[in-house]
Amino acid sequence: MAEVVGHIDAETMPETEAPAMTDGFHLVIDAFKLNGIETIYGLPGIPVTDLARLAQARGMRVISFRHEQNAGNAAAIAGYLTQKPGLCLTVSAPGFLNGLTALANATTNCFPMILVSGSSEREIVDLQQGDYEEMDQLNIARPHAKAAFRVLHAEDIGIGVARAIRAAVSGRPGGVYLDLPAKLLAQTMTAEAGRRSLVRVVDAAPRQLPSPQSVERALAVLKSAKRPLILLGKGAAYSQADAAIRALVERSGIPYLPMSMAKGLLPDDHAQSASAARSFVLAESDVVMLIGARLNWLLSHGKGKTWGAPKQFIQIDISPTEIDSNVAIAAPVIGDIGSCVAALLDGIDASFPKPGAAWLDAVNERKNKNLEKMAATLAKDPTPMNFHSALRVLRDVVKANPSVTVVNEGANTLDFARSIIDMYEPRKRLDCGTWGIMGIGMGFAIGAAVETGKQVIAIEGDSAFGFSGMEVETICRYRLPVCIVVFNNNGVYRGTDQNPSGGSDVAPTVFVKGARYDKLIEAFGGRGYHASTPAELERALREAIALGEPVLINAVIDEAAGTESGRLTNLNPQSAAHKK
Ligand code: ADP
Ligand code: TZD
Repeated sequence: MAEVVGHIDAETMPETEAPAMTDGFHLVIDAFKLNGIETIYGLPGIPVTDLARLAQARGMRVISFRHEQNAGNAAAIAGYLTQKPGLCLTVSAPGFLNGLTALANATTNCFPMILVSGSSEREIVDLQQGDYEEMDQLNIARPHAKAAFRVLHAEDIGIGVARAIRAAVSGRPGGVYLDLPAKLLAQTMTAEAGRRSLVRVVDAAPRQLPSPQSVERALAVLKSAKRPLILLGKGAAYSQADAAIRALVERSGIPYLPMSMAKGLLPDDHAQSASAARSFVLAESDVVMLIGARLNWLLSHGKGKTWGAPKQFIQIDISPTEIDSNVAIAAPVIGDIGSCVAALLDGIDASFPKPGAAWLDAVNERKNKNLEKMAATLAKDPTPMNFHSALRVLRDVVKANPSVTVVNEGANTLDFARSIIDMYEPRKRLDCGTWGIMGIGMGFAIGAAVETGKQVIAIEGDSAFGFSGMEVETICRYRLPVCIVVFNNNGVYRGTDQNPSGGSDVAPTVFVKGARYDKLIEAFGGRGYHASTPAELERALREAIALGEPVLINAVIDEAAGTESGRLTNLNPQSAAHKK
């Protein structure tokens, strides 16, 4: 049997010997590497252990996790940060299912990723004869992915990987599932035929130019505005059209509002930021230009009390079917954000009407009033420390270290951090996104640390942290510059609920009181801090950043602070009978 190797140049092949061979394992790795994908986030086991091993041997970075969901979240955020699909590798059935939540979350958030899972024997799976880890993975993945493919023959691996890459990043990005049966990985073919079967994807995410008419229409609507507003979503952050977006905002003079993950696209202390007057501008504006943001629940579906009087929307998006999804859109501009914003900029010269002083003054007045109110709240130093006094410290630390990536999840921890911590650089705030999902914390932190090579601070509710907490071992294993701050208030939302039955179990939202999360990281050689005052928290954070190593700060927060569901109280149905 000929030795199985990676691709070998035909010239170097001795003529008399059997041709050099390659196999499915090598071809999968070669196909990804050929397309510039150099990192695998995954968890090994049958049938992909050798795939991970070989990937590392061939120079890929292989980051091995403790649970596939976290590997998937790391891959998804890597995709968001780099515009290249993040790769997640799992075993069959249960490993695949563990990764599937991350794939679905990536699709929901428009993050490009590829979930590659090994799968069991098709003949046995399809007859339901009870194979090891039997599952019809392709069909299960399909509704949760932008696309799903299975490769059955080694000679099709190149095409399968090319299709997966293209599907993940072109148009509206999303999660793609790639099913690799165990048998495929062991299939052999000549190295030369294998090399020829690989595909280098050309122009994976082609620019999509908006039609000139759509641009004209949008400019006309914008010109007619008395109280215009620009709303930036994470699609705008993803598009990496940072300079053009900033130019559009500044040249037009229009107040803008960043959605959570678009914070920092322009620095949050920019004079035109209307973040501190959010409710006011949403209700009072008459023309709103959405750039890479959907009118979903996060924006009250574009209607109702939040939005006040009827208004006209301009929407820039790459997906034509997003338009009119919730309310009528007066001026859709379909294309990639870079091209759309450039086309709009061409139509905004010095003669373009600036928003009137009455509108800008009203926005600024509201903004300053709210900022003063917030400053007064943040200046307080209650004992025990509460969300605000702890977040004041984090706000200052991020201001002093603007290139830090902030990962954020929880309920109150999320809502307060979003509004208190200013961001100064694009794509530095990563959070629960479109689903409001808990569990992205450590996966996103690891993905961001690996991709940026820079400091990450993960600001975590104690409940939120628990979903991915075991990955502190992963963070320690790879010595990543991640500082986790657990906002420890003894429970989900708060730690004060009582068991209404009077029984000995604690209430469903309550955890072990006074838990020492800092001890968790020490078990793996990381550094733990216990902080119960803003001064202690500040010292710990500064040391963590100077160290650039794995750190967990257990930040003790008043267990009575915060509200149930954070700011989503309106979405939280309560039993009428339960209310006293
Ligand atoms: P947010 O939650 O920040 O409001 P959403 O995730 O709801 O943002 O919206 C992102 C939107 O951006 C999606 O509708 C998506 O189709 C769009 N999008 C993503 N990338 C691009 C791009 N490069 N060009 C244009 N639109 C994009
Ligand atoms: N499960 C998943 C996967 N996502 C969710 N969003 C929830 C459960 C429900 N949930 C929230 O929406 S927030 C939250 C849960 C469990 C945790 C809130 O508690 P916390 O944060 O300790 O993380 P605060 O700051 O103490 O409120």
